[in-house]
Amino acid sequence: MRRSSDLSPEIAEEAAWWRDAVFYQVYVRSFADSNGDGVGDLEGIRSRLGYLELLGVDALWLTPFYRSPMADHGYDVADPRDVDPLFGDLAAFDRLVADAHEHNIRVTVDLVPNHSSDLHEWFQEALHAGPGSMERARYVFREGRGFDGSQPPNNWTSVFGGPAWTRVPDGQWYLHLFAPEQPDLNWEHPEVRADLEQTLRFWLDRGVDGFRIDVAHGMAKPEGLPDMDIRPQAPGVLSDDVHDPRFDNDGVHEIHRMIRKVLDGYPGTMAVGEIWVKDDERFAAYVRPDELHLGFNFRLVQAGFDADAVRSAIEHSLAAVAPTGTPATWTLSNHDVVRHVTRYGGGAPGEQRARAMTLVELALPGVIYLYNGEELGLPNVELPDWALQDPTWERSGHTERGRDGCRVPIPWEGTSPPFGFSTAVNTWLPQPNEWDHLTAEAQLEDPGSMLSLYREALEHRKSNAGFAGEELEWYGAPAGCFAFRRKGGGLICALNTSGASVPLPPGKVLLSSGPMDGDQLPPDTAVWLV
Ligand code: ISL
Repeated sequence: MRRSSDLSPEIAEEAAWWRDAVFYQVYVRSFADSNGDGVGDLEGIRSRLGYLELLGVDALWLTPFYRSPMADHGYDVADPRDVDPLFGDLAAFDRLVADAHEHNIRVTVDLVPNHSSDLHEWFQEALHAGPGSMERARYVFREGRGFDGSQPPNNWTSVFGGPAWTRVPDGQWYLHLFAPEQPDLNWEHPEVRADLEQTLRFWLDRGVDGFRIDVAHGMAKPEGLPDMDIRPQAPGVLSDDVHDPRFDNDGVHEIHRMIRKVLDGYPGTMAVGEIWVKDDERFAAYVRPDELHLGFNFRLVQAGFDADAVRSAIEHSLAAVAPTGTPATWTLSNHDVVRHVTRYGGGAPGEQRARAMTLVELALPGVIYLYNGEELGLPNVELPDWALQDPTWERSGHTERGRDGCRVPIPWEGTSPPFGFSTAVNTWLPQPNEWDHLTAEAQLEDPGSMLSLYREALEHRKSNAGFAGEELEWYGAPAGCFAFRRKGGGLICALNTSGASVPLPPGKVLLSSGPMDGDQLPPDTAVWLV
Protein backbone atom coordinates (compact mmCIF):
# COMPACT_ATOMS: atom_id res chain seq x y z
CA MET A 1 0.00 0.00 0.00
CA ARG A 2 3.06 2.33 0.15
CA ARG A 3 2.45 5.15 -2.28
CA SER A 4 5.92 6.61 -2.83
CA SER A 5 5.79 4.90 -6.25
CA ASP A 6 3.94 8.00 -7.48
CA LEU A 7 7.25 9.90 -7.31
CA SER A 8 9.15 10.00 -10.59
CA PRO A 9 11.62 7.07 -10.78
CA GLU A 10 14.84 9.15 -10.41
CA ILE A 11 13.43 10.93 -7.36
CA ALA A 12 11.98 7.82 -5.74
CA GLU A 13 15.28 5.98 -6.00
CA GLU A 14 17.27 8.41 -3.91
CA ALA A 15 17.38 6.72 -0.49
CA ALA A 16 19.08 9.55 1.41
CA TRP A 17 17.10 12.29 -0.34
CA TRP A 18 16.75 14.15 2.94
CA ARG A 19 20.48 14.91 3.30
CA ASP A 20 20.22 18.19 1.37
CA ALA A 21 16.46 18.59 1.09
CA VAL A 22 14.48 21.79 1.43
CA PHE A 23 11.51 21.06 3.68
CA TYR A 24 8.52 23.36 3.89
CA GLN A 25 6.58 23.40 7.15
CA VAL A 26 2.85 23.64 6.60
CA TYR A 27 1.02 24.84 9.70
CA VAL A 28 -2.13 23.08 8.56
CA ARG A 29 -4.63 25.39 10.32
CA SER A 30 -3.19 28.41 8.56
CA PHE A 31 -2.19 27.33 5.07
CA ALA A 32 -5.34 27.06 2.95
CA ASP A 33 -8.99 26.43 3.79
CA SER A 34 -10.99 24.44 1.23
CA ASN A 35 -14.35 24.18 2.99
CA GLY A 36 -14.97 27.72 4.18
CA ASP A 37 -14.86 27.15 7.95
CA GLY A 38 -11.99 29.60 8.44
CA VAL A 39 -9.47 26.88 9.30
CA GLY A 40 -6.91 25.42 6.88
CA ASP A 41 -7.25 21.75 5.88
CA LEU A 42 -5.72 18.91 3.86
CA GLU A 43 -7.68 19.64 0.67
CA GLY A 44 -6.50 23.23 0.95
CA ILE A 45 -2.90 22.05 0.93
CA ARG A 46 -3.60 19.82 -2.07
CA SER A 47 -5.02 22.80 -3.96
CA ARG A 48 -1.74 24.68 -3.46
CA LEU A 49 0.72 21.99 -4.53
CA GLY A 50 1.38 23.83 -7.80
CA TYR A 51 2.58 26.83 -5.79
CA LEU A 52 4.86 24.66 -3.66
CA GLU A 53 6.34 23.06 -6.74
CA LEU A 54 6.93 26.47 -8.28
CA LEU A 55 8.60 27.60 -5.07
CA GLY A 56 10.96 24.66 -5.40
CA VAL A 57 10.64 22.69 -2.16
CA ASP A 58 11.43 18.97 -1.91
CA ALA A 59 9.25 17.89 1.00
CA LEU A 60 6.50 19.04 3.32
CA TRP A 61 6.26 18.79 7.08
CA LEU A 62 2.59 18.83 8.05
CA THR A 63 1.82 19.89 11.63
CA PRO A 64 -0.62 17.55 13.49
CA PHE A 65 -3.92 16.97 11.70
CA TYR A 66 -4.99 14.04 13.90
CA ARG A 67 -8.15 13.78 15.96
CA SER A 68 -7.83 16.37 18.67
CA PRO A 69 -9.90 18.62 20.91
CA MET A 70 -7.40 21.34 19.81
CA ALA A 71 -6.40 22.58 23.25
CA ASP A 72 -2.92 23.11 21.73
CA HIS A 73 -4.12 23.23 18.12
CA GLY A 74 -3.54 19.59 17.41
CA TYR A 75 -0.47 18.95 19.59
CA ASP A 76 -2.98 17.33 21.96
CA VAL A 77 -3.77 14.14 20.08
CA ALA A 78 -6.86 12.07 20.93
CA ASP A 79 -6.37 9.53 18.12
CA PRO A 80 -3.02 9.52 16.31
CA ARG A 81 -4.31 7.23 13.56
CA ASP A 82 -7.18 9.31 12.24
CA VAL A 83 -7.68 12.73 10.67
CA ASP A 84 -9.61 15.33 12.63
CA PRO A 85 -12.83 16.23 10.77
CA LEU A 86 -11.72 19.87 10.95
CA PHE A 87 -8.88 19.03 8.55
CA GLY A 88 -10.55 16.35 6.38
CA ASP A 89 -10.44 12.58 6.52
CA LEU A 90 -8.13 9.69 5.67
CA ALA A 91 -9.25 9.73 2.04
CA ALA A 92 -8.25 13.40 1.79
CA PHE A 93 -4.89 12.51 3.32
CA ASP A 94 -4.33 9.74 0.77
CA ARG A 95 -5.22 12.12 -2.06
CA LEU A 96 -2.78 14.70 -0.71
CA VAL A 97 0.09 12.20 -0.50
CA ALA A 98 -0.57 10.85 -3.99
CA ASP A 99 -0.80 14.32 -5.55
CA ALA A 100 2.23 15.65 -3.66
CA HIS A 101 4.24 12.69 -4.94
CA GLU A 102 3.07 13.44 -8.46
CA HIS A 103 4.49 16.92 -7.99
CA ASN A 104 7.72 15.24 -6.77
CA ILE A 105 7.18 16.60 -3.30
CA ARG A 106 7.60 14.24 -0.38
CA VAL A 107 5.33 14.31 2.64
CA THR A 108 6.44 14.08 6.26
CA VAL A 109 4.09 14.29 9.23
CA ASP A 110 4.33 15.34 12.86
CA LEU A 111 4.36 12.74 15.64
CA VAL A 112 3.56 13.69 19.22
CA PRO A 113 4.89 10.89 21.44
CA ASN A 114 5.55 12.80 24.69
CA HIS A 115 1.91 13.29 25.59
CA SER A 116 -1.64 12.63 24.48
CA SER A 117 -4.81 14.65 24.73
CA ASP A 118 -6.71 14.41 28.01
CA LEU A 119 -9.58 13.18 25.84
CA HIS A 120 -7.56 10.25 24.48
CA GLU A 121 -9.40 7.08 25.49
CA TRP A 122 -6.40 5.97 27.56
CA PHE A 123 -6.48 9.08 29.72
CA GLN A 124 -10.23 8.89 30.16
CA GLU A 125 -9.83 5.25 31.26
CA ALA A 126 -7.04 6.30 33.65
CA LEU A 127 -9.25 8.93 35.27
CA HIS A 128 -12.09 6.46 35.81
CA ALA A 129 -9.97 3.51 36.90
CA GLY A 130 -8.47 5.24 39.94
CA PRO A 131 -5.15 5.18 41.83
CA GLY A 132 -2.92 2.13 41.43
CA SER A 133 -4.77 0.84 38.36
CA MET A 134 -3.17 -0.55 35.20
CA GLU A 135 -4.88 2.25 33.30
CA ARG A 136 -3.09 4.96 35.31
CA ALA A 137 0.26 3.31 34.64
CA ARG A 138 0.24 4.58 31.03
CA TYR A 139 0.59 8.14 32.35
CA VAL A 140 2.59 9.73 35.16
CA PHE A 141 0.27 9.75 38.18
CA ARG A 142 1.73 10.35 41.66
CA GLU A 143 0.60 11.12 45.18
CA GLY A 144 1.10 14.74 46.23
CA ARG A 145 3.47 16.08 48.85
CA GLY A 146 2.49 17.52 52.24
CA PHE A 147 0.53 15.75 54.97
CA ASP A 148 -2.67 15.77 52.93
CA GLY A 149 -1.00 15.36 49.54
CA SER A 150 -2.17 18.81 48.50
CA GLN A 151 1.24 19.87 47.17
CA PRO A 152 2.39 18.74 43.70
CA PRO A 153 4.75 15.73 43.69
CA ASN A 154 7.68 17.94 42.64
CA ASN A 155 8.36 21.53 41.63
CA TRP A 156 8.34 21.09 37.85
CA THR A 157 6.78 23.87 35.83
CA SER A 158 4.87 23.52 32.58
CA VAL A 159 6.50 24.96 29.44
CA PHE A 160 3.28 26.97 29.00
CA GLY A 161 3.45 28.43 32.53
CA GLY A 162 2.18 27.29 35.96
CA PRO A 163 2.84 23.93 37.61
CA ALA A 164 3.43 20.80 35.50
CA TRP A 165 0.99 18.85 37.70
CA THR A 166 -2.79 18.82 37.94
CA ARG A 167 -4.73 17.15 40.74
CA VAL A 168 -7.65 14.86 39.97
CA PRO A 169 -10.71 14.49 42.26
CA ASP A 170 -9.42 11.33 44.00
CA GLY A 171 -6.36 13.26 45.17
CA GLN A 172 -3.63 11.99 42.81
CA TRP A 173 -1.70 14.30 40.52
CA TYR A 174 -0.73 13.78 36.87
CA LEU A 175 2.22 15.23 35.02
CA HIS A 176 1.90 17.52 31.99
CA LEU A 177 5.02 19.29 30.76
CA PHE A 178 2.71 21.34 28.53
CA ALA A 179 -1.01 22.16 29.04
CA PRO A 180 -3.15 20.16 31.53
CA GLU A 181 -4.96 18.89 28.42
CA GLN A 182 -1.66 17.23 27.38
CA PRO A 183 -0.88 14.55 30.01
CA ASP A 184 2.63 13.07 29.66
CA LEU A 185 2.72 9.41 28.69
CA ASN A 186 4.73 6.94 30.74
CA TRP A 187 7.41 5.71 28.37
CA GLU A 188 8.33 2.87 30.73
CA HIS A 189 5.02 1.25 29.79
CA PRO A 190 5.25 -1.34 26.98
CA GLU A 191 1.84 -0.42 25.55
CA VAL A 192 2.96 3.17 25.05
CA ARG A 193 5.87 1.96 22.92
CA ALA A 194 3.76 -0.57 21.04
CA ASP A 195 1.19 2.10 20.25
CA LEU A 196 3.77 4.46 18.78
CA GLU A 197 5.09 1.65 16.62
CA GLN A 198 1.58 1.04 15.37
CA THR A 199 1.17 4.73 14.57
CA LEU A 200 4.47 4.82 12.68
CA ARG A 201 3.48 1.84 10.55
CA PHE A 202 -0.01 3.21 10.00
CA TRP A 203 1.30 6.36 8.29
CA LEU A 204 4.27 4.65 6.61
CA ASP A 205 1.89 2.16 5.03
CA ARG A 206 -0.14 5.11 3.73
CA GLY A 207 2.96 6.39 1.95
CA VAL A 208 4.47 9.09 4.16
CA ASP A 209 8.16 9.75 3.63
CA GLY A 210 9.03 10.56 7.19
CA PHE A 211 8.23 12.15 10.53
CA ARG A 212 8.98 15.24 12.56
CA ILE A 213 9.09 14.15 16.19
CA ASP A 214 7.65 16.62 18.65
CA VAL A 215 9.64 17.22 21.85
CA ALA A 216 12.11 14.49 20.86
CA HIS A 217 14.19 15.42 23.91
CA GLY A 218 11.20 14.71 26.19
CA MET A 219 9.46 11.36 26.77
CA ALA A 220 11.95 9.69 29.16
CA LYS A 221 11.65 10.88 32.76
CA PRO A 222 14.38 10.57 35.39
CA GLU A 223 14.16 8.04 38.22
CA GLY A 224 12.38 9.54 41.24
CA LEU A 225 11.35 12.72 39.36
CA PRO A 226 13.79 15.02 41.22
CA ASP A 227 13.00 18.74 41.60
CA MET A 228 14.21 21.13 38.91
CA ASP A 229 16.47 24.09 39.50
CA ILE A 230 14.18 27.09 39.53
CA ARG A 231 16.70 29.81 40.29
CA PRO A 232 15.98 32.79 38.04
CA GLN A 233 17.49 32.31 34.59
CA ALA A 234 19.41 35.62 34.63
CA PRO A 235 22.64 35.55 32.61
CA GLY A 236 25.47 34.22 34.72
CA VAL A 237 23.22 32.77 37.42
CA LEU A 238 22.53 29.50 35.67
CA SER A 239 25.13 28.18 33.32
CA ASP A 240 24.15 26.32 30.18
CA ASP A 241 25.13 23.00 31.65
CA VAL A 242 22.61 22.98 34.51
CA HIS A 243 20.55 19.93 33.68
CA ASP A 244 16.79 20.34 33.45
CA PRO A 245 15.41 16.99 34.70
CA ARG A 246 12.26 17.40 32.61
CA PHE A 247 14.16 16.95 29.34
CA ASP A 248 17.06 15.15 27.67
CA ASN A 249 17.16 12.13 29.98
CA ASP A 250 19.33 9.25 28.81
CA GLY A 251 16.39 6.86 28.55
CA VAL A 252 15.13 8.81 25.52
CA HIS A 253 17.73 7.24 23.23
CA GLU A 254 16.27 3.79 23.48
CA ILE A 255 12.98 5.21 22.23
CA HIS A 256 14.70 6.76 19.21
CA ARG A 257 16.37 3.43 18.50
CA MET A 258 12.98 1.77 18.46
CA ILE A 259 11.64 4.40 16.04
CA ARG A 260 14.69 3.99 13.78
CA LYS A 261 14.25 0.24 13.62
CA VAL A 262 10.74 0.69 12.29
CA LEU A 263 11.85 3.28 9.71
CA ASP A 264 14.70 1.08 8.53
CA GLY A 265 12.04 -1.36 7.36
CA TYR A 266 10.74 1.36 4.99
CA PRO A 267 13.71 2.40 2.84
CA GLY A 268 13.79 6.07 1.86
CA THR A 269 11.95 7.29 4.97
CA MET A 270 13.40 9.52 7.68
CA ALA A 271 12.80 11.20 11.02
CA VAL A 272 13.82 14.62 12.31
CA GLY A 273 13.58 15.38 16.01
CA GLU A 274 12.73 18.63 17.72
CA ILE A 275 15.70 18.78 20.07
CA TRP A 276 16.05 21.82 22.29
CA VAL A 277 19.42 20.68 23.67
CA LYS A 278 22.25 23.23 23.79
CA ASP A 279 25.23 21.05 24.52
CA ASP A 280 26.82 19.90 21.24
CA GLU A 281 27.71 16.43 22.50
CA ARG A 282 24.35 15.75 24.04
CA PHE A 283 22.69 17.00 20.84
CA ALA A 284 24.86 14.72 18.70
CA ALA A 285 23.75 11.68 20.70
CA TYR A 286 20.29 11.97 19.10
CA VAL A 287 21.64 11.54 15.57
CA ARG A 288 23.79 8.47 16.15
CA PRO A 289 23.56 5.98 13.27
CA ASP A 290 20.80 3.97 14.95
CA GLU A 291 18.73 6.96 16.13
CA LEU A 292 17.22 9.99 14.35
CA HIS A 293 18.25 10.82 10.79
CA LEU A 294 18.21 14.54 11.58
CA GLY A 295 17.92 16.87 14.53
CA PHE A 296 16.51 20.38 14.45
CA ASN A 297 18.87 22.84 15.94
CA PHE A 298 17.55 26.26 16.75
CA ARG A 299 20.78 28.21 16.80
CA LEU A 300 19.88 30.45 13.84
CA VAL A 301 16.56 31.20 15.53
CA GLN A 302 18.38 32.24 18.67
CA ALA A 303 21.04 34.39 16.96
CA GLY A 304 20.21 38.05 16.28
CA PHE A 305 21.10 39.83 13.05
CA ASP A 306 24.76 40.07 13.93
CA ALA A 307 27.57 38.53 11.88
CA ASP A 308 29.46 37.18 14.90
CA ALA A 309 26.36 35.61 16.46
CA VAL A 310 25.29 34.07 13.13
CA ARG A 311 28.78 32.76 12.44
CA SER A 312 28.95 31.18 15.87
CA ALA A 313 25.50 29.60 15.36
CA ILE A 314 26.67 28.14 12.05
CA GLU A 315 29.97 26.86 13.44
CA HIS A 316 28.29 25.26 16.47
CA SER A 317 25.63 23.62 14.34
CA LEU A 318 28.21 22.15 11.99
CA ALA A 319 30.53 21.09 14.82
CA ALA A 320 27.69 19.37 16.69
CA VAL A 321 26.93 17.01 13.83
CA ALA A 322 30.38 16.71 12.23
CA PRO A 323 31.43 13.60 14.19
CA THR A 324 28.08 11.91 13.47
CA GLY A 325 28.12 12.09 9.68
CA THR A 326 24.58 13.50 9.63
CA PRO A 327 23.91 16.84 7.94
CA ALA A 328 23.06 19.98 9.90
CA THR A 329 19.56 21.43 9.69
CA TRP A 330 18.77 25.13 9.40
CA THR A 331 15.66 26.98 10.55
CA LEU A 332 14.91 30.69 10.73
CA SER A 333 11.26 30.45 11.77
CA ASN A 334 8.61 27.97 12.82
CA HIS A 335 5.16 27.92 14.44
CA ASP A 336 6.59 28.41 17.95
CA VAL A 337 8.78 31.49 17.50
CA VAL A 338 8.44 35.13 16.45
CA ARG A 339 8.78 35.37 12.65
CA HIS A 340 12.26 36.47 11.66
CA VAL A 341 11.27 39.62 9.74
CA THR A 342 10.01 40.87 13.10
CA ARG A 343 12.93 39.46 15.12
CA TYR A 344 15.31 41.42 12.90
CA GLY A 345 13.57 44.71 13.61
CA GLY A 346 10.38 44.59 11.50
CA GLY A 347 9.36 47.01 8.73
CA ALA A 348 11.71 47.68 5.81
CA PRO A 349 14.93 46.95 7.77
CA GLY A 350 13.46 43.69 9.10
CA GLU A 351 12.57 42.63 5.57
CA GLN A 352 15.97 43.57 4.19
CA ARG A 353 17.76 41.61 6.93
CA ALA A 354 15.42 38.66 6.47
CA ARG A 355 16.35 38.64 2.76
CA ALA A 356 20.02 38.65 3.69
CA MET A 357 19.58 35.81 6.20
CA THR A 358 17.69 33.79 3.61
CA LEU A 359 20.75 33.86 1.38
CA VAL A 360 22.98 32.94 4.32
CA GLU A 361 20.74 30.01 5.25
CA LEU A 362 20.33 28.73 1.70
CA ALA A 363 24.11 28.86 1.14
CA LEU A 364 24.72 26.38 3.97
CA PRO A 365 25.35 22.67 3.55
CA GLY A 366 22.64 20.36 4.85
CA VAL A 367 18.90 20.49 5.31
CA ILE A 368 16.66 23.55 5.18
CA TYR A 369 13.36 23.91 7.02
CA LEU A 370 11.23 26.79 5.72
CA TYR A 371 8.11 27.88 7.59
CA ASN A 372 5.02 28.68 5.54
CA GLY A 373 4.75 32.40 4.85
CA GLU A 374 8.42 33.23 5.34
CA GLU A 375 8.79 33.13 1.55
CA LEU A 376 6.24 35.97 1.47
CA GLY A 377 8.17 37.93 4.10
CA LEU A 378 5.29 37.78 6.57
CA PRO A 379 5.96 39.57 9.85
CA ASN A 380 4.62 38.50 13.23
CA VAL A 381 1.20 39.99 13.87
CA GLU A 382 0.29 41.98 16.97
CA LEU A 383 -3.10 40.41 17.56
CA PRO A 384 -5.75 42.01 19.79
CA ASP A 385 -6.36 40.26 23.14
CA TRP A 386 -9.76 38.91 22.02
CA ALA A 387 -8.18 36.99 19.17
CA LEU A 388 -5.51 35.16 21.18
CA GLN A 389 -5.90 31.38 21.33
CA ASP A 390 -2.52 29.94 22.32
CA PRO A 391 -2.82 28.17 25.72
CA THR A 392 0.22 30.17 26.85
CA TRP A 393 -1.95 33.32 27.05
CA GLU A 394 -4.34 31.83 29.63
CA ARG A 395 -1.72 29.75 31.46
CA SER A 396 0.54 32.75 32.01
CA GLY A 397 -2.31 34.78 33.49
CA HIS A 398 -2.28 37.01 30.38
CA THR A 399 1.35 37.99 30.77
CA GLU A 400 2.70 36.06 27.77
CA ARG A 401 0.87 36.56 24.48
CA GLY A 402 1.98 33.20 23.12
CA ARG A 403 2.60 32.04 19.58
CA ASP A 404 -0.49 33.11 17.65
CA GLY A 405 1.33 36.04 16.03
CA CYS A 406 3.38 33.70 13.82
CA ARG A 407 0.39 31.50 12.94
CA VAL A 408 -1.87 33.98 11.13
CA PRO A 409 -3.38 32.47 7.93
CA ILE A 410 -1.43 32.83 4.69
CA PRO A 411 -2.49 35.64 2.32
CA TRP A 412 -2.82 34.15 -1.16
CA GLU A 413 -4.54 36.72 -3.35
CA GLY A 414 -6.86 39.70 -3.56
CA THR A 415 -6.75 42.99 -1.72
CA SER A 416 -8.52 42.33 1.56
CA PRO A 417 -8.87 39.56 4.18
CA PRO A 418 -9.29 36.61 3.94
CA PHE A 419 -6.93 37.05 0.94
CA GLY A 420 -8.01 33.80 -0.71
CA PHE A 421 -7.10 31.74 2.36
CA SER A 422 -10.76 30.92 2.90
CA THR A 423 -14.21 31.89 1.73
CA ALA A 424 -15.11 32.67 5.35
CA VAL A 425 -14.78 36.26 6.50
CA ASN A 426 -13.85 35.14 10.00
CA THR A 427 -10.65 33.17 9.74
CA TRP A 428 -9.49 31.40 12.92
CA LEU A 429 -7.01 34.21 13.49
CA PRO A 430 -7.66 37.58 11.80
CA GLN A 431 -5.30 38.75 9.04
CA PRO A 432 -4.09 42.35 8.94
CA ASN A 433 -5.61 44.53 6.18
CA GLU A 434 -2.11 45.71 5.30
CA TRP A 435 -1.14 42.28 3.98
CA ASP A 436 -2.48 43.15 0.50
CA HIS A 437 1.04 43.69 -0.88
CA LEU A 438 2.29 40.45 0.75
CA THR A 439 0.00 38.01 -1.04
CA ALA A 440 1.51 35.26 -3.15
CA GLU A 441 -0.36 36.75 -6.11
CA ALA A 442 1.13 40.21 -5.62
CA GLN A 443 4.65 38.79 -5.36
CA LEU A 444 4.70 36.06 -7.98
CA GLU A 445 5.53 38.22 -11.00
CA ASP A 446 7.49 40.88 -9.13
CA PRO A 447 11.22 40.17 -9.54
CA GLY A 448 12.03 42.28 -6.47
CA SER A 449 9.68 40.40 -4.12
CA MET A 450 10.63 38.10 -1.25
CA LEU A 451 8.91 35.25 -3.08
CA SER A 452 11.03 35.80 -6.19
CA LEU A 453 14.18 35.85 -4.06
CA TYR A 454 13.25 32.48 -2.52
CA ARG A 455 12.42 30.96 -5.89
CA GLU A 456 15.64 32.14 -7.47
CA ALA A 457 17.78 31.14 -4.52
CA LEU A 458 16.20 27.68 -4.29
CA GLU A 459 16.70 27.16 -8.01
CA HIS A 460 20.43 27.99 -7.71
CA ARG A 461 20.75 25.79 -4.65
CA LYS A 462 19.38 22.88 -6.61
CA SER A 463 21.22 23.37 -9.89
CA ASN A 464 24.48 25.24 -9.27
CA ALA A 465 27.61 23.15 -8.74
CA GLY A 466 28.93 25.79 -6.31
CA PHE A 467 26.75 24.31 -3.56
CA ALA A 468 28.62 21.00 -3.42
CA GLY A 469 30.45 19.73 -0.34
CA GLU A 470 29.68 19.78 3.36
CA GLU A 471 32.52 21.91 4.74
CA LEU A 472 32.97 25.66 4.99
CA GLU A 473 36.05 27.82 4.85
CA TRP A 474 35.82 31.23 6.56
CA TYR A 475 37.50 34.35 5.16
CA GLY A 476 38.85 37.27 7.13
CA ALA A 477 36.18 40.01 7.03
CA PRO A 478 35.60 43.54 8.35
CA ALA A 479 33.87 43.90 11.76
CA GLY A 480 30.17 43.09 11.56
CA CYS A 481 30.65 41.01 8.40
CA PHE A 482 31.56 37.49 7.42
CA ALA A 483 32.26 35.51 4.30
CA PHE A 484 32.46 31.77 3.88
CA ARG A 485 33.13 29.49 0.96
CA ARG A 486 31.66 26.04 0.32
CA LYS A 487 34.85 24.00 0.18
CA GLY A 488 33.52 21.46 -2.27
CA GLY A 489 31.73 23.62 -4.83
CA GLY A 490 33.30 27.03 -4.27
CA LEU A 491 30.18 29.16 -3.69
CA ILE A 492 30.98 32.19 -1.53
CA CYS A 493 28.43 33.85 0.72
CA ALA A 494 29.13 37.22 2.33
CA LEU A 495 26.97 38.98 4.90
CA ASN A 496 27.15 42.59 6.08
CA THR A 497 25.45 43.37 9.40
CA SER A 498 27.56 46.50 9.99
CA GLY A 499 26.47 50.08 9.34
CA ALA A 500 28.71 50.72 6.30
CA SER A 501 29.39 49.24 2.86
CA VAL A 502 32.36 46.89 2.65
CA PRO A 503 34.48 45.49 -0.19
CA LEU A 504 33.44 42.14 -1.66
CA PRO A 505 35.51 38.99 -1.69
CA PRO A 506 36.67 38.11 -5.23
CA GLY A 507 34.13 36.41 -7.50
CA LYS A 508 31.20 37.00 -9.81
CA VAL A 509 27.87 37.96 -8.22
CA LEU A 510 25.33 35.14 -8.59
CA LEU A 511 22.58 36.65 -6.43
CA SER A 512 22.29 39.42 -3.87
CA SER A 513 19.61 39.98 -1.27
CA GLY A 514 19.30 43.68 -2.19
CA PRO A 515 20.85 46.32 -4.44
CA MET A 516 24.67 46.43 -4.41
CA ASP A 517 26.61 49.61 -3.70
CA GLY A 518 28.76 49.61 -6.85
CA ASP A 519 31.23 46.80 -6.21
CA GLN A 520 30.66 47.05 -2.45
CA LEU A 521 28.34 45.06 -0.18
CA PRO A 522 25.90 47.46 1.55
CA PRO A 523 24.65 47.10 5.17
CA ASP A 524 21.88 44.57 5.86
CA THR A 525 22.75 42.68 2.68
CA ALA A 526 24.13 39.27 1.72
CA VAL A 527 25.53 38.15 -1.59
CA TRP A 528 26.42 34.91 -3.35
CA LEU A 529 29.54 34.85 -5.49
CA VAL A 530 30.91 32.13 -7.73
O1 ISL B 1 11.17 22.12 25.85
C1 ISL B 1 11.32 23.23 25.49
C2 ISL B 1 12.51 23.95 25.92
O2 ISL B 1 13.44 23.02 26.47
C3 ISL B 1 10.28 23.86 24.63
O3 ISL B 1 10.80 24.84 23.84
C4 ISL B 1 9.55 22.78 23.85
O4 ISL B 1 10.44 21.89 23.29
C5 ISL B 1 8.69 23.30 22.77
O5 ISL B 1 7.80 24.24 23.26
C6 ISL B 1 7.92 22.10 22.22
O6 ISL B 1 7.13 22.48 21.13
C7 ISL B 1 6.40 21.47 20.52
O7 ISL B 1 5.55 20.79 21.41
C8 ISL B 1 4.52 21.54 22.00
C9 ISL B 1 3.71 22.32 20.97
O8 ISL B 1 2.89 23.24 21.62
C10 ISL B 1 4.60 23.06 20.00
O9 ISL B 1 3.85 23.72 19.03
C11 ISL B 1 5.55 22.05 19.42
O10 ISL B 1 6.39 22.57 18.41
C12 ISL B 1 3.65 20.60 22.77
O11 ISL B 1 3.29 19.52 21.96
